[in-house]
Parts: sequence; structure tokens; C-alpha cells
Amino acid sequence: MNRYLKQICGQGKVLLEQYQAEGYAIIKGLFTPTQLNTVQTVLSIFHRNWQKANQAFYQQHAINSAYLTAKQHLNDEQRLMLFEFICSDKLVAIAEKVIKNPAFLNTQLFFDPANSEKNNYWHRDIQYDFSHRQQKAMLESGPSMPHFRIPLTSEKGVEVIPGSHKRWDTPKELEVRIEANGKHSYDDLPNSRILEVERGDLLIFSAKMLHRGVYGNNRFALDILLVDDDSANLRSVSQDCLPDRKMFERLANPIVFERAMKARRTKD
Ligand SMILES: O=C(O)CCC(=O)C(=O)O
Repeated sequence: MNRYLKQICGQGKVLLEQYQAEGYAIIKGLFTPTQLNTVQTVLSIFHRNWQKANQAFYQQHAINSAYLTAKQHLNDEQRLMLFEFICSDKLVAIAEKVIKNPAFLNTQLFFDPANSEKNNYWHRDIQYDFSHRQQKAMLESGPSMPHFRIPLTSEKGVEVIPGSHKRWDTPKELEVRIEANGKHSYDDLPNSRILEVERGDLLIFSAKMLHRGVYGNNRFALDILLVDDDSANLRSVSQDCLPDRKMFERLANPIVFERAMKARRTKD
């Protein structure tokens, strides 16, 4: 572990406290240019192939893609590079500060919409699968759902409502988020904070909180989704997105993927 990482991990309590209190934390200059160059090469190949396969969706709606480690758009050598990065000592040491036993859930790639008319939108990631009652319960307890965002360009980042990962919406926030009473989900909200990030930084934010993307600066950011190994969400991880057995010996911390495999095996 290098000196900087030791120092960050030594500040693990501070990191955890900020993440728990505000729903996000930024670690400046964590990644070296060499690490990022390797990842960027693979992400660019993925993005080109994904765009070709999803032209209409990309042109009209998309702001992100997912399942980067699957076999559809990358060969095994390229996938291995992503797996190596995902379970590198650096990321895992930091993930362990905010999650007890980190397990791999998914990856996403965020970019600027090709459609310049596309507005950003306030949301919580839990709103798509759960009722309001269930969402409220998940905000009171339940897994924290961190995204580990690695920006490949300096970008305007994500706009968040600090603290909203553990409380329900104010009446105004709810109207905007669900577009009630003539409000739009892109309307500005009070008490928001824009989390600008630079290449080299790591942003950790809870996807349970009220947030929206801030488009521009040709953003290109990898989100790694890790969850605690007892999360029910792990049952949805596709085998196709996990490393093959023979790749395991090349990985620094294969346990992150092994936990996901174990959860899949016990799903029935
Ligand atoms: O960067 C964005 O577009 C927002 C991020 C987001 O919506 C998400 O991670 O759920």
C-alpha cells in the first residue's frame, strides 16, 4: 500500500463519517495517470461498440450504459483489465471503509447525452423498483448503495441534496422528483450542492440520495457499484459480468467477485 493510500485509509473514519452524514465523499487525486489511461482505453472501446449496437437509444435518450464487464462488447483481455481495476488494492481498501464486505454488483458508464434537448432529472435510484412506503423504509435503514465514480475527464459532476440519503423528500422535493403539480424533474431544488470532480479523483455517493447528473465538459465517468455481501441485489448479477475462474489468479482481491458468485449460487 503506498503512502498516500495509507494516509487515506488512516482517515477512514473521517471518510465514513462524511459519507454517512452527507451521503457522499470525494477523495482527490487517488488514481495515477497510468491507471486511468489503461482503464480509459478499455472504456473507449466499450463505448464505441455499445454506441454502434444502441444507435437509436444513444441518439435520443441515453446518458449512460451498463454491464461493461459482460462479453458482448469487450474481449477477455479487455474485460480482465476492468476486473483488475475494480478489485485493485486501492479501490477495495477504500470500499471497505464504507461497506463491510464489498461485493461486485455492476458497472455503468456516464456520458453527455447526444440529444442536446435532454434534461437532467432529480431522482433516487430506489424509486424505479419500490413504492413510496418501501422507499421511506429504505431511507431509514437498509443498504447505503454507494456508487464509486471514477471521472476520466474533469467534469461538473453530480448535483446532490446532502443528507437526503437518510430522510424522505420535503414537499417541494417530492413534487419535483415525481413531476407533480406542474413541476418538472429538472427544476432546481434548494440546498443542492454540485460535486465537481477532476480526473484522478474518486467520488463516492449514495444512489439513495436525491441527485441529478450535471452534463457538459464531455464527461466520461465509470461508476462501480459495490454492495455488502448480504445484499439481495446480488441475486441479479449476471454470470456473464463476472470473471472466469482462470482470470481469478490475476486479480488482487478476487473476493469482491467471489462474494457475488456465492450470492448467485444461493439465490434459490
Ligand atoms: O451522472 C448522472 O447522470 C447521474 C448519476 C445517476 O443518475 C445515477 O448514478 O443514478
